[in-house]
Amino acid sequence: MSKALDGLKILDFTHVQSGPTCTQLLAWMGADVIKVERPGVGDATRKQLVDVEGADSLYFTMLNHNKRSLTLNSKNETGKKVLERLVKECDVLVENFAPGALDRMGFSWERIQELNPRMIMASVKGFGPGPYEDCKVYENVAQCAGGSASTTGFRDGPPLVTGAQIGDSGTGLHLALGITAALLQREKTGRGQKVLAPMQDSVLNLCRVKLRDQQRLQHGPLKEYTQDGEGVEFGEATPRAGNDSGGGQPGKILKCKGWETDPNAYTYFITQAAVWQKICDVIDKPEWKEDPEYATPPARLTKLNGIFGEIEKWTMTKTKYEVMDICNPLDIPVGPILSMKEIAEEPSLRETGTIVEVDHPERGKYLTVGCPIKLSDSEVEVTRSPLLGEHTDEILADVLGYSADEIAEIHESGAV
Ligand code: CAO
Repeated sequence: MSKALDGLKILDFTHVQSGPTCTQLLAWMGADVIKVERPGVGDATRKQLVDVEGADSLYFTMLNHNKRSLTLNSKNETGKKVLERLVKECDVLVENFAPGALDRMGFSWERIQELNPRMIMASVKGFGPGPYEDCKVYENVAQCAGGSASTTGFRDGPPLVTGAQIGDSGTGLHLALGITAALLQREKTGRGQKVLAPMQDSVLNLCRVKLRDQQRLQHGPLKEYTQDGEGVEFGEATPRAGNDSGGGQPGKILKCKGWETDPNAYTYFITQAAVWQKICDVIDKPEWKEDPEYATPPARLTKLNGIFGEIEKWTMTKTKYEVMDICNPLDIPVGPILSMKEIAEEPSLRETGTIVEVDHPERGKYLTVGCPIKLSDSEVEVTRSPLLGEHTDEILADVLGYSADEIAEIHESGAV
């Protein structure tokens, strides 16, 4: 079967998490991703969070599937010449160096355009143009600067970062979309372009509803936040709302059977208006169906804590899976809090290729997250991440057309 991005060559100058997430997705969709790494060193994550001595870490392997690795010193004269040829050959250059690093290597946007006017140059940076554009940024800095941390956590606690890597992987996703759009535009214009996905902007995009609430605050209290029903006044900014949904359908995390010993024996329960009557029956509160104090969504808003308290009395008598089994057929939206252990063992995720077992020559078998986007005409086969420089000679010969003698000279120069 052909793949959506067959024939596309990506010059992958990414490292750590944000950029590699993007190029891994493009590789899964069929692009030939050539990961350029410093000779003898490679992506720093290869040797971070090491669990199997001598093997590439899971941090690296889980972000670099389906790529080829080329070692190249881009600051060495021969290395620069090789890189120039790669720029001419490839369709997209993806990078997430610290600001200015590519310019310092001698590969400014102007120079890249000179070498290949069709080149799409895609970058992740911590911040867009402005006072912080020169800053180095990691995941949690982006979560804080993008509005996520200030709106995550409980009202009486400090700001919280979330385990979902919205700064790194979230930005990688944004960049991948920018690249595919630029490729489509190139079909019409024949020209490449720069694509920039700043981490602050990407996090903010994912926190869009919290900026919505910031503006709603100017017109009165946020009635969907339980603090309103508790009589706690709002400050100037969108508050942390714990596990409140804060949206049009109130929801909360509730204890389930076994919560005393199992940290994940909880469910998310949504009191969707359309199924309120069924909820009343399930929790044995039929009198709430007609009671004007409870019968309408606006009437319920001021009593959310009490309502969820009653629902929790019921969920505590059931496991999180029983809650799901009872509520789903009634169209009541609920979701078990699944641990990573449970997710790793979930058969349906294995069947769809979202959890995949991969074999690696240094570390043996390990689990990874496969491609979360499913294209019906472009199947994904997850292959292991490359060893450092595993494909150097292959790429020099097949992609750049160097002869065996020329490859030997490149090795002698110390460029690879
Ligand atoms: N050959 C020669 N030199 C190379 C090279 C190669 N193949 N690959 C990288 N280098 C050099 C770079 O040119 C740079 O040199 P200069 O400092 O002289 O310009 C140097 O290696 C270090 O690059 P860096 O500054 O990007 O790396 P760092 O570890 O110091 O910083 C990070 C890491 C992530 C903070 C920074 O890259 C960054 O802010 N990136 C943008 C935001 C981002 O993506 N953050 C997410 C990180 S987690 O996904």
